[in-house]
Amino acid sequence: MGLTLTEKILFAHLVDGELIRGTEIGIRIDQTLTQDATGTMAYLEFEAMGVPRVRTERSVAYIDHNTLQNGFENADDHRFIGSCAKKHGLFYSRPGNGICHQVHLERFGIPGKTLIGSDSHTPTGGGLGMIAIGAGGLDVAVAMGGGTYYITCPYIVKVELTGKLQPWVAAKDVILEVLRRMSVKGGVGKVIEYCGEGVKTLTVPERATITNMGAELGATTSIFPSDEMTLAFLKAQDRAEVWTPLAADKDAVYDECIEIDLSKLVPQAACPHSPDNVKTMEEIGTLKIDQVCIGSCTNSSFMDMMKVAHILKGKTVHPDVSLSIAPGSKQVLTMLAANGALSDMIAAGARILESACGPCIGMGQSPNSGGVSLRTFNRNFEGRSGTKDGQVYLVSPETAAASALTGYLTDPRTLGKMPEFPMPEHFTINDNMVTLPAAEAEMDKVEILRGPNIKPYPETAPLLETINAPCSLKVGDNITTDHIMPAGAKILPLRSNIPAISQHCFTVCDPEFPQRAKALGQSIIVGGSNYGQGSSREHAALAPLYLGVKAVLVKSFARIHRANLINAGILPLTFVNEADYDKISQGDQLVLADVRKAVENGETQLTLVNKTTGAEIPVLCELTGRTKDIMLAGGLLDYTREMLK
Ligand code: MIC
Ligand code: SF4
Repeated sequence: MGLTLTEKILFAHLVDGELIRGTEIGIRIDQTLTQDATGTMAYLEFEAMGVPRVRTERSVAYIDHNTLQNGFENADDHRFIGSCAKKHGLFYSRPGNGICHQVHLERFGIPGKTLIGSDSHTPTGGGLGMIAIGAGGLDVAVAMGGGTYYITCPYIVKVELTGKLQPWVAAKDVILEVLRRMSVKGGVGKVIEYCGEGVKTLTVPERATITNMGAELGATTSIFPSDEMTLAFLKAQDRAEVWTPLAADKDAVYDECIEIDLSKLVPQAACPHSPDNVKTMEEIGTLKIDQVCIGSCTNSSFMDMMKVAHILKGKTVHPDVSLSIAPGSKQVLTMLAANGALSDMIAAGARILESACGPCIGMGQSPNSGGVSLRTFNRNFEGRSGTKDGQVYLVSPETAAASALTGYLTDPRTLGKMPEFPMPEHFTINDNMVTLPAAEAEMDKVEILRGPNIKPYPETAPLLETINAPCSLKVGDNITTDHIMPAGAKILPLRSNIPAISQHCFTVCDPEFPQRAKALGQSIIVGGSNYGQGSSREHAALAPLYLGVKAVLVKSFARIHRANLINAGILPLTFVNEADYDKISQGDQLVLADVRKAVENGETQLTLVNKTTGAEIPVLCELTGRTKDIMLAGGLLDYTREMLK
């Protein structure tokens, strides 16, 4: 029986378990990446493990999220991360060098390798034929130390691409189509593997747009084969030597199949407030817009920017629209500056932002009240833009640029004949904003630079004998990590300070939650399905940990968040019968008697008693050998410390 590409790479990296779908497997990690919003915590955790130098083939620390520096906190974090990188053997991509996923694709990704990153869009690397997975900071810290990374062996979905995209229809429209068909929870526990004749028509940056936004499906990752296109990209990046051809076997067996005829796709948009709320321009109808933002790790490649510059050239942004553009990396920005495309953008009235995440994570450019914002980004969760009632639509760069000129959501196919936008044969290469680590002999001399905002990892405790605690919060379906631990310009600078950031935990849903939870001492959160979708931020587990949350009981979890809860020593539970969700109200006193003993004995079905109503509710506590030990120890840090003893 033939193998899928995913199985081939997983098999080559397997160190624990067997490739049986749905079971836990451990894989060796070749590369890691961190960004600054999750990085400070990841390096504190790495330090706590006591490993002097990273043991991966390549680990890179990027600064791209917190670059506003409207206070000392961000700059302190940059210095801390830079000094950690130097001391512990990592490459350090300085602020200004670009968005981690874009830069990693350009300069570091290698087909067939495994990559984990403390950012949920790490699957961007799948565009190069990598198994690239988003994870919590602690998982990345363990991998940097040479530790195994554990995932549930994924189900594999084949997406067969046929045909070729029509002019002005973009890679973004492909992934929006997948989202429309599969939904934001349709990818949980799965890898999305692309194949078919249509693959050959897509360049690596286009493939990366598709794998990047596979994160919004909840998928473990997404992957494209490594072929002649991959070679052309790597050659143009002066890295042809790292190329290997990789593809699934012809008789590979998949768990699900989807066919997409690229030639039939039309420009689409994900409407507020979910990336799977996808509609065609026709379905949306007339839509007056206030803002357009172009950039982010989804759509900020050189070719994307060239299309935008072409559309804007010689025109003026509509008077009612604010257009901002953030090219994805220093490489992209340099090339646009050199070939004149940047001046076309500026002349048209675009507001050029630095190569960073920027508006995507609410670091500036929040739209006006109730404002309609078209963004080439990957997430349009409510409030994420920084404007609570902002209406964010996710679109391709082509649609965004065309609309910026008309002031209305505009189908780019109205632009007339589309010129070719070929991938350059040679990208401009200058890695001078990547600082190399100190030589091994010199590393002891490197001083770690710590600012006053950097506070230690919160206190943990082994799993309690019995959890007897009130429900401090009850929330509904599709709660995102942006609800649990909001980001944005005011809150992101607190990422290194769990006591401070926890004061914002869940405030989007309930401003009183932090005080209430802290006052209760111990509590349980109850939620609906796909709880914790979105980002990899472990702060969405560490803040609840700090506030005394002992368990989270929901209809279903998103993958990374569930792993982060376990890593933080918070018990993840699911309802056996989803209807039992209605049997708990906020404030009810809930008891899980002898829970420690049950976990020790490997019992997966427990009974939760609602003391307020008397209801007995069966709940699932699905922990494997390893995650069971992590829970008992009080989290992954304690578990790892014990293992290293
Ligand atoms: C995001 O897009 O939500 C982020 C900000 O990049 C997060 C990471 C973080 O919260 O720091 C992600 O996607 O993992
Ligand atoms: Fe940055 Fe946005 Fe990409 Fe997250 S999704 S890494 S915030 S650009």
